[in-house]
Amino acid sequence: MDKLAKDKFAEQYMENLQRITLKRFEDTSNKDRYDALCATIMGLINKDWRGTKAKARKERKAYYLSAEFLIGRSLGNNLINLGIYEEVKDLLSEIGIDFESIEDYEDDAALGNGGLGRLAACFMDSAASQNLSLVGYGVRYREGIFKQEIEKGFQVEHGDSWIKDGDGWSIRVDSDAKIVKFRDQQVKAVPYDMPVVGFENGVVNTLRLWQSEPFEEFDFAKFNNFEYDDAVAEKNRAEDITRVLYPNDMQKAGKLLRLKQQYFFCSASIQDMVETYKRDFPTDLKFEEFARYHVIQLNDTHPIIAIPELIRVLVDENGIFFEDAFKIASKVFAFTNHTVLQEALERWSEDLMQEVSPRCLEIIEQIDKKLVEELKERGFSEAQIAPYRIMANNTVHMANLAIYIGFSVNGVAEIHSQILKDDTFKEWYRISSEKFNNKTNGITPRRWLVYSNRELTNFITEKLGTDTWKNNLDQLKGLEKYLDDEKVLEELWDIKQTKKKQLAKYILENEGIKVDSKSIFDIQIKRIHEYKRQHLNILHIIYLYHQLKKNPDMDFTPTTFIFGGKAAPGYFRAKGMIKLANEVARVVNNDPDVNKKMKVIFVENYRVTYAEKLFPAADVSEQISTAGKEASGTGNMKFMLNGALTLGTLDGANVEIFAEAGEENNYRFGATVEELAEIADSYNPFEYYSKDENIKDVVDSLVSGEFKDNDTYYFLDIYNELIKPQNGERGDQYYLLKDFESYRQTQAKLNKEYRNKLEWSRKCLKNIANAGFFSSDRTIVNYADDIWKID
Ligand code: CJB
Repeated sequence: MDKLAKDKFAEQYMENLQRITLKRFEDTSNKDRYDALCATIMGLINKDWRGTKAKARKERKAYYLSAEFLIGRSLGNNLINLGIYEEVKDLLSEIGIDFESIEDYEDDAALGNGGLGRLAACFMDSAASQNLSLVGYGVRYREGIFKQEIEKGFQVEHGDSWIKDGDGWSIRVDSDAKIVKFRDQQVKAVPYDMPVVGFENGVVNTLRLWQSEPFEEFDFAKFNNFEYDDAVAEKNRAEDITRVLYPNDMQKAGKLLRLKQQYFFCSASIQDMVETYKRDFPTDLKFEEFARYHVIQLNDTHPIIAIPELIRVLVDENGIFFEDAFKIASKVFAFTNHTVLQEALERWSEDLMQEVSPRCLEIIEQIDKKLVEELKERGFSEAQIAPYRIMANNTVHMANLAIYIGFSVNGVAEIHSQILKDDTFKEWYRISSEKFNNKTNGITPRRWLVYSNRELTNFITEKLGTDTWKNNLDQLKGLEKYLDDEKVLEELWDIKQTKKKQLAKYILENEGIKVDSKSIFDIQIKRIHEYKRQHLNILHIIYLYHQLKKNPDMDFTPTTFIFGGKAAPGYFRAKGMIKLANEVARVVNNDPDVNKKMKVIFVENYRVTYAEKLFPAADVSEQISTAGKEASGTGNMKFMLNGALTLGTLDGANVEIFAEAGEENNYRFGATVEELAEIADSYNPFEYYSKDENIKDVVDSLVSGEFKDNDTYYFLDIYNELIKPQNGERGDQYYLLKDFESYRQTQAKLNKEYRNKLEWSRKCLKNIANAGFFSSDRTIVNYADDIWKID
């Protein structure tokens, strides 16, 4: 910002502050000051926002339909992308306002569960930064993912009404409201538009989130008749639809309300596209051309109901023949799969579908019939057709619907896309191989480096002699010339120490635990899930604890093990894993024999804002899922970009991280997908348990009384799963015991190697220098070029 722009910003800011509060400056609160800053930034970007919209009006656009956008906070990120972060901070400080203290007034927009939702947010940032016309469509949940409290080591969930004090980053657009019709209910879908600011390029794209509202706030007739509850019943029923995000990550909710949410935002979005199309092309309107201007990316199975909805709108409301509508749909939709876990592939019962939208169910039946006819014509038998069926056993198989109609099906990392072809969707691959492709995930370097790690950002800019790397992340490669420069490696080491000290301070303030910032920071932060194997990490910590107890002088580099993550409220075993982590933490941290050498921390309420402090401070990135189970992972990329080394299996994007940065610069362990496939039928965890003393010792400690679960049977449940057959399935579904020894050895190796400061730092630099591939700028351009065909 030049002087003039700076003065104007200051003037606008003071004006807004007074307009909003009617107070003298001295009397304004930090919240007032935060609100005024939002308003000033919204004012500043308004012209670019309108400009971007106007320019894209008659262009082919891509639409990202997603039930989740895990945005986090917007203030800092918007300032970074506008290129005025430092100036605004200085300017505020000149008038006596501390930026950090007002920043904390913003609640995270936590409208997502984890990776899938955060990916959607990164994609929005990258599309705007790459000047791509991408519109996001989603749900404006009044309550985001629950707030997690840890009480006596247990997860307790609380509501997260993130907009109760207002929402400075949205514009309500009443004029674009839509009517969404369910079988037994009609509601108003009101759009709230959030700006998506591109990185220093004058582009502002739109994320449109729909909120469900009643037509009438209040039924006067009922009120006058003393029926007070009934008077607001309809209102509540309408508002219920977007009241809360389902906190089930990778689990079918299977609930009517969830399907209603999905239909709600898909119907509103489809109507919006069709109406806008009719408005923008009034004279030469031909619906065959609809596909020329629209491509819709379906973010997992959640928005697939948009397919029958588009056909419904075209056929019922615009007089198009079903066959033609079908053809249009098959050019418009593309589908991304994010997991191979069967429990996440949504299948809806016909009854529920009937209750939500009988007409969509009818259309789905028609599509299924067409599919069956086509396959019969190709000579398929009934049995051969079965795996393709969209409707079978009174259920609708959403993924099959998307693969049949969609023109593109992609996985999110090389290995994952291969598994889709070989296994999950192998039948489809046999007949529609041309649809299958891979788009390895990415992360936005603006939020995950420029914003959250100012120190490393400055270091990189200085070493590269330019800051053009911020939206050209491949340029990081240029850092390789410093791989043998001891001074530079030391500088990098010192930056990590600074970030670790900052985190240590934050942990002390927030968790009340003092950690040694010189110890290794070994971090596992992600949703709690068996396949992610937080319990493998915990079992290993128990092993180390026992070793140190036996031999306090053991050769061991002090380590702080940090966990963070939420468990789905109904996921018993995941909640047990949280209790176990906290219980081990309690025992270890209070044991004076070991607590100078190791600490265990479970950070409360892990979320985007906490993540921004954790990634920059990590030495070791725990990516220890069972091979073949983590589709990609994106936390792994955030760690890598911030100079942490990956301790991981050959799974998801770890495979590509190892390939880019070199396996020798990271710590790979564990069985591969192929190895696990080979032993799948013969694997007997009990053998590992009985033959390996270390394993026996740590597994037994789950039930020996050493760690207490307050009679919840949480630990017995984990113990049983590991060594006993359950419901006809063998124990240890996720091969913890199989991988334990390999994990233990690899941990021991890294623990030793950490002491060689220069060598460690060299590996960190090597990882940073090769993180360019994992920018979501690269990913989004891949989508734009290969799938969307937009410029
Ligand atoms: N993923 O977060 C979710 N939720 C789901 O329901 C299914 C998958 C995750 O998506 C990420 C983005 O693609 C992946 O990196 C991650 O491996 C996957 O679990």
